[in-house]
Amino acid sequence: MMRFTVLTLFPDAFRFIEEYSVLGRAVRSGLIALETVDIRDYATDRHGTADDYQFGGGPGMVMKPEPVFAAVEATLANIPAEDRSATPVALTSPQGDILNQGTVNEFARAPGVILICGHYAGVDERIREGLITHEVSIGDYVLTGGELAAMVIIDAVSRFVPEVVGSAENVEHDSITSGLLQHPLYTRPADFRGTAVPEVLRSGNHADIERWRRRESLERTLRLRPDLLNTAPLTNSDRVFLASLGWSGTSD
Ligand code: 6GU
Repeated sequence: MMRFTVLTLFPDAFRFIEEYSVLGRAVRSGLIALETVDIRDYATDRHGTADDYQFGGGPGMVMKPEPVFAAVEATLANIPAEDRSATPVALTSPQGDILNQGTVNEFARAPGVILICGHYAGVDERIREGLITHEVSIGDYVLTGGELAAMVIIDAVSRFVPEVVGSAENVEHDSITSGLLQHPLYTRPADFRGTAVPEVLRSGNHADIERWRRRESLERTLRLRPDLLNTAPLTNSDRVFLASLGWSGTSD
């Protein structure tokens, strides 16, 4: 069981996850718990003010520290003391570290994850200094708010919760988790509009099929994402094959 607590100005946005497909089923069957906390409920005034003008002037509002601190502290008070220090408190922001499978795995090993959805021009710096353990971006472009980014994180982490995805093999063998891009996939028909499925896949020879798939993965990774080869676990024969394609051993 993995617990996500999302601190947001738009808690209703997360209904999507509660209802949608694989994640919806995981929530309903208790494999993951999703709790949303409305940051405005922790505002210090009656109007639920969560943002304010920035000192020094300038465009855009800033998320105030008091409601966010109070909401995180209330959340932490509700989790068992022995789990607190192992629970990431992650802020979504375009300034964060770009999400990758390593961070996803780190979160998946935690007892739960607290996600703070950034908004407006940004957050008061004291939130960054005093409250969060991680700052995460989902790519180099700007969203209107951190909610969609938080949902991306929840989705990617949930795949590693046992039983959320069909079989553990699916998770272990998929693209990126293995460190390489996926080999081509085919289903029926064997000939579609004149393009045939590669003969080896229909040969029934599992050793040949595995070798073909591995080489296709390596070739595709070299062509499209050579940077991944710097960290992917490679065997000696992988290296020999890549060298035959002109790979020099390090790439970016
Ligand atoms: Cl986490 N937040 C916002 N506002 N924009 C983003 C992002 C996050 N990641 C990429 N762009």
